[in-house]
Amino acid sequence: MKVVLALGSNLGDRFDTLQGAVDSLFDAPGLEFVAVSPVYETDPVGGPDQGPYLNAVVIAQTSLEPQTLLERAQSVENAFGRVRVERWGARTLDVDLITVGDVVSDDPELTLPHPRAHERAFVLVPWSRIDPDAVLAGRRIADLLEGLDQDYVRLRTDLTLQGPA
Ligand code: PH2
Ligand code: MG
Ligand code: MG
Repeated sequence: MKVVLALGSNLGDRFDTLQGAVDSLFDAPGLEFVAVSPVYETDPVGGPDQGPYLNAVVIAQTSLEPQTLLERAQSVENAFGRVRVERWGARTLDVDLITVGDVVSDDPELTLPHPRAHERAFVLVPWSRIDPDAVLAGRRIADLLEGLDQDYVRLRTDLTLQGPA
């Protein structure tokens, strides 16, 4: 199955954290790297007053169960000192599962596809750069993007994430 993961950081050394997250995600077996997007500087959406994010998207191949992928994502978040204080508040690292193959789940702990990805240009813009024909819940992400403000998602040409070593 193809899995799409969204990474975000708005505390600490944001770029180092994103690179560390890419490396750690692929440290254990079961996840095979496919692509990593460019890095975007994005204004925070929702939540309390907080600083700008760096966002990126990673695509991988996996045979792991969604629940196992969620545990992997959360352990990578924890490894980077993530503390859950406030919903949608500032964080050193957020790793969200956007899609896992064609899995549809309404489990509140792991809703798939991600319930807000379709309205988040900070996910769809980087994703579209590495998979322009991607489909999210039956809709082409290129079409979803046409209806969204993208001005707050700015390409950081000076920052490039590497795939896992
Ligand atoms: N994540 C959120 C809430 N708001 N805004 C931006 N720009 N980027 C994010 O990754 C982000 C957000 C909750 O996870
Ligand atoms: Mg998130
Ligand atoms: Mg999250």
